[in-house]
Amino acid sequence: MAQKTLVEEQVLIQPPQAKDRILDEATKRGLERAEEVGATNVWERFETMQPQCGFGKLGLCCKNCNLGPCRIDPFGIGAQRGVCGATADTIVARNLARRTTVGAACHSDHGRHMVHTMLMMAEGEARDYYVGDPKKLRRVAAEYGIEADGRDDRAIAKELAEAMLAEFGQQRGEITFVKRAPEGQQKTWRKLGISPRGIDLELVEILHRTHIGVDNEYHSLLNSAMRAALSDGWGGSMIATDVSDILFGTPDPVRAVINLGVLREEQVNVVVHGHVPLLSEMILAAAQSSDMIVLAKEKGATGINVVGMCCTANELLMRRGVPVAGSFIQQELAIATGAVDAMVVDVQCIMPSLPVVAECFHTKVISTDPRGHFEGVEHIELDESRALEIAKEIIRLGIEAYGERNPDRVRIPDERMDLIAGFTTENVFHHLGGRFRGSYRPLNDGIIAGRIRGVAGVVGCDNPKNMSGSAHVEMVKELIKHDVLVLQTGCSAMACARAGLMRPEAALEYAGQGLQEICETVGLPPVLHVGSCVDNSRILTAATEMVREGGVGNDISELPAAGAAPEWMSEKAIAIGTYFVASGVFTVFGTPLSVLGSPPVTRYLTDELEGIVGGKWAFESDPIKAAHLMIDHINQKREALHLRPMMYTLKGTGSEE
Ligand code: SF4
Ligand code: MSK
Repeated sequence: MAQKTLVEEQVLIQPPQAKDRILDEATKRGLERAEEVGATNVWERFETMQPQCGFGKLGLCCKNCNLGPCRIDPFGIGAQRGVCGATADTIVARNLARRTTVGAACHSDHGRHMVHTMLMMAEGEARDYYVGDPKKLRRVAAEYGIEADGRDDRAIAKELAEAMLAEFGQQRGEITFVKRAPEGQQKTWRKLGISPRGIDLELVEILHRTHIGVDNEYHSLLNSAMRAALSDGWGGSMIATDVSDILFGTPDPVRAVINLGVLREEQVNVVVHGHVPLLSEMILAAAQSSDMIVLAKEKGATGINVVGMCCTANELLMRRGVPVAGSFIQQELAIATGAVDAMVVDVQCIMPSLPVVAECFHTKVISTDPRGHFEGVEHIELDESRALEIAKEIIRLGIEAYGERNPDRVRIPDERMDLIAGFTTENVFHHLGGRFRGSYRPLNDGIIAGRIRGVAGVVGCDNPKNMSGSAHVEMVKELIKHDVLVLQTGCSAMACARAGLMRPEAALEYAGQGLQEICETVGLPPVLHVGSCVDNSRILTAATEMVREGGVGNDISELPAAGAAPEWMSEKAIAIGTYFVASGVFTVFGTPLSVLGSPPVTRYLTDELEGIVGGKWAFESDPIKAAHLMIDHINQKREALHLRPMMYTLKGTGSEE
């Protein structure tokens, strides 16, 4: 039988039973329990949604104006132009540009919120916040040309916050952190006219361009989308990371525990879920206060257990070692344990089904961000001027709900796994270099000597369409087996942590000999957790440090490095992939972007872009094949740099591969 094309696969082949592809035991058990109590869940809804719209998958539907909605026939039989005359190329490129922009807007608005709170803190309005990392404040302020000598932290923070806020509305020039990128990337962006000018400006401009009858040329649309994404990666997200570090402290490696088994039967369980750490940090502080603990004990609990979900979890994990209950795909299952007393949500990746699942139990779902409301959910908004007070109000609701909990309905899966998190651009290679050699030299030397093949960033969401977390695990195991050091963020990091890949022992169990030797010497896992989705900026700056250290490439596109999002689902993942590619990284997505309806757009993204920005896209749903696309790419880069062959052959094969 002739092999199906990617387009035919997308339109004609249905995904295998989503539930059968769950690897993680706690997730399986949680789902069984959800089904037992009749709670709606993402797997059931995914099955119900089949077959999913082929036009949507290929990017060929448009409803940008009221002449439509229009759709283009991918097999060339029906309509080949929308009512306005737009071709498949225009429609596909416009759709991708809009989705990229939404993703970039989420991260950037998150960054803006962080900066705004830093300003309130500096002006004395947000009294529960303070400067957690004065050294980083001064380092970042210097990049903005702000004088720090002889000034107190608040004065510097105020000026820095004002300078950062101004960059959102900036109309000319370039955003400051573009200067962090290697010279090669900066030159490429300027030559192509995609160096980001101001964060909001780039996003608004895409909305303008994608209105009916404005930008109808796919190269122009896709290049502008790269500029919008760069304003996120080297702008909004990078600002979010740095200001979080300034306010709450730059992470250091920390031991913690992950999976649904971190919920405690005898304690008030408060799950903080979403992305922005501003309230969750306060909730953690409130839960540790004696008045709240006394209240919890009065209700018969032994204490208050704050645990994280999605990227809020990553934020608290990185800085405080707070246990992680679950990733995106596990959020409903946490409630289905019957042990969650309060689920506190802010923005992004929060399933609208949560209140429906909560109706089956005593769980109180509480929304807290002015941008994120839910039908039938109590809304207690974060007011930064009395953040701790609000956090206590929320904890009190959790304690009250604990009083309503039915112990007979509690089923907490027993699975939990140890991990180490808390790696950053600043600290990670200090560890690789040992205590007295704080530089990227040892990492680069390890690559040059053929002990480490290269570096990969594996990030993004978990998704029933792919393998509900297991695609991450399979891909990352294959990468480390081939001596590729892996950096992770987001829900991808959680999937691999659940599988035990973030314990130092994982090097011995799964890594190739070269990577294993390095990990053993310095006591690091072969898979490094570098944070939340906005912290993909840490991967960009780590890559830049490798370039700066020398010997492994003159810009990011020359590094033996690759990126992947094996189970991506959110528009933020599209923005991340786009800024990775625009920054010179070969990036593999597990399901194709919705672009296959336009062969020219697909060719531009997966082939031609490499000659323009140095990076390009690939789409591969099999995680092992995807890992080998990355390994092949890394090998090609090694060859181009004339690096030594890898030091060891692959265990048991006698060959390098
Ligand atoms: Fe149809 Fe063109 Fe309107 Fe899109 S913009 S809905 S293709 S008429
Ligand atoms: S939370 S964007 S599901 S990684 Fe950042 Fe996870 Fe993806 Fe949301």
